[in-house]
Amino acid sequence: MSESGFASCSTAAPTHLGLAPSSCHRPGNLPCTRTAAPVPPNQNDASQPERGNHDGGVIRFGADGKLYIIVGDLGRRGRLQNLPSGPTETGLGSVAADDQFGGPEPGNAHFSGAILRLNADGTTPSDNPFFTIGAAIGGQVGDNIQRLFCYGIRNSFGMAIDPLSGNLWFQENGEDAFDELNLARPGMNSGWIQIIGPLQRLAEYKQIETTSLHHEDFPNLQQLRWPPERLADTPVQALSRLFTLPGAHYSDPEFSWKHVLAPAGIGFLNSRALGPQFFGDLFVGFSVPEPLGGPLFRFQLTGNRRKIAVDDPRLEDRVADNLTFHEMTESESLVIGRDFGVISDIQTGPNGNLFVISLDKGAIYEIFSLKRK
Ligand SMILES: [Ca+2]
Ligand SMILES: [Ca+2]
Ligand SMILES: [Ca+2]
Repeated sequence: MSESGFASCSTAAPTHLGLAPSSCHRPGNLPCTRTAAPVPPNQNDASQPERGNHDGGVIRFGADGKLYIIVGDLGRRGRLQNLPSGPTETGLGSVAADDQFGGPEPGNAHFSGAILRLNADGTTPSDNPFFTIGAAIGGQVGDNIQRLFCYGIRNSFGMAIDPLSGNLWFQENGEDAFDELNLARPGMNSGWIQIIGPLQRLAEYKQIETTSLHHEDFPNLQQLRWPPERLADTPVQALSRLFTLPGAHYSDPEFSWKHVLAPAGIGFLNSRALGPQFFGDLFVGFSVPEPLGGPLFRFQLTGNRRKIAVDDPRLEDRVADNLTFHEMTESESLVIGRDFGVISDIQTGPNGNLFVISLDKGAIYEIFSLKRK
């Protein structure tokens, strides 16, 4: 994958969708529904290498007892990617099939780029944000819409529950422009593919994606059939193109990086074991071991737990305006550790210490206070 080694690790054998059934185990009387990767998986993109990417995959139980599942866009270019008519010039106009698997409506082959909210038994909670509209639509597409909590998400390796507020947070990985940290409100549309990063920074998104050769032969948005030249020229135009389910709302990230640093696992510290100043802080790891050998960032939230608090005046805009990819300008005040490699998860342990899982180092690190040990 272009953006990180972590992505490569997570995309080796996509099993999440497709048409060709494969053998699978059936414990008890559970129905067999697993299917293999699409064959071929190139999704009608001319000259596209075979890949089924952006699987996301983090699952978390919320403070409300519901199960939250984040799934990346899977390379789809359909309604949940804010292309209401599929991959047409603007995403609007006459409806066009997305790829050989159909679309653009979110049937099972195009149910992607979203956070799902489910009951623990797999059924759909009736207080989900699009439950009523999904029931009215009906069928497979309606069932899927009922399961949505958020959509318009490119990909994510990190999702966590704030222990103080119960709010769900996730990081979203940009293509070349704008990684994000988001508070996931019910019915949120994060904006991908029409918008990533703050809406008012749209011109920077388009400028970076139409000119950057970051791991690429020519500028693109990874999947080739909807190139970055098609991005809107104004924020108003971008908003007008969004796929807006009744009750949905676009919202800007709570924090973003102008050029991708490629965040990965995130987690809150739910203890005072490291000292009271760290209680409730949000820790963020990264999906590539550069710079600093894989840094660990620490964010503090505001008192209402809805925003990121900053000390550095350059972060008042809640954007780290770094100069290029994997570069630390304006992130210096956030660094609290280094050499953690590729961080896939961060959790508070039963002893209150912070545990950091490093994928490439094959290690689980425990962070503790020397004073309190
Ligand atoms: Ca967004
Ligand atoms: Ca690109
Ligand atoms: Ca800034």
